[in-house]
Amino acid sequence: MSTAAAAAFRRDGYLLVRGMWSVAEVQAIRGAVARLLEGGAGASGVRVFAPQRTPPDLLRVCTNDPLRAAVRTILGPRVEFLSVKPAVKTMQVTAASPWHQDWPYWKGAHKVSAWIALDRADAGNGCLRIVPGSHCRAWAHRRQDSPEGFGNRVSEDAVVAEFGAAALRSVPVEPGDVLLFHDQLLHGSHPNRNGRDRWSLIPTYRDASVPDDHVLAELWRAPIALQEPS
Ligand SMILES: O=C(O)CCC(=O)C(=O)O
Repeated sequence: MSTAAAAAFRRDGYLLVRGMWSVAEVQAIRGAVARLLEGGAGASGVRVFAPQRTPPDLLRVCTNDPLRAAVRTILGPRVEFLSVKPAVKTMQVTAASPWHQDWPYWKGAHKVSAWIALDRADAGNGCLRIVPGSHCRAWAHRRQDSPEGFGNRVSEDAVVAEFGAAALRSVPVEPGDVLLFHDQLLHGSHPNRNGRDRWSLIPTYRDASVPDDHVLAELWRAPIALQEPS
């Protein structure tokens, strides 16, 4: 990835990298996620794991190339891995992810997450939706307790009123594609209407040189510094 890619990330708040992993690599990652979710994915389909609770095979995925190189292009040389979330939609977990920014959950220094597609995803099985360029300001979120998670939400009406309906983009992906995104990018997903699995894995990173007054004291108590590539 190039400095042009980093500039595009700064402008748009996201970067879509096609084919970061091969079919075989995706199968291996998906297998590791399946083992991690043996206890179930929960009603929301999203579970968060601190580095200490991330199995070694997935830790390698989150902290090595090609992801390390991609995240370093955006955040610079002093990147830390903070936590990782499998986020799955299935025949059982079908609800749309509501529009939101990640920052209200975290506060502090801005983070970058990488949404790794482990299945083909489109509007039928719950691919992501984003608003390019929406990362430039923090939004007031409505609090809502729900078994489907996502306690911080922005209504679609509010998003459309600000940006216009044409600005809302669906992000169909193939397995192995990765969407890197800023923690203020407005994003959500379509519901899973056809029951076809839509699995993803979402590691989160920060620039360790930026002071970070975040609120996830327990989850992020032992971040992992990404090693310099040899
Ligand atoms: O994968 C999804 O549907 C959305 C996940 C997400 O936005 C999140 O966990 O913050």
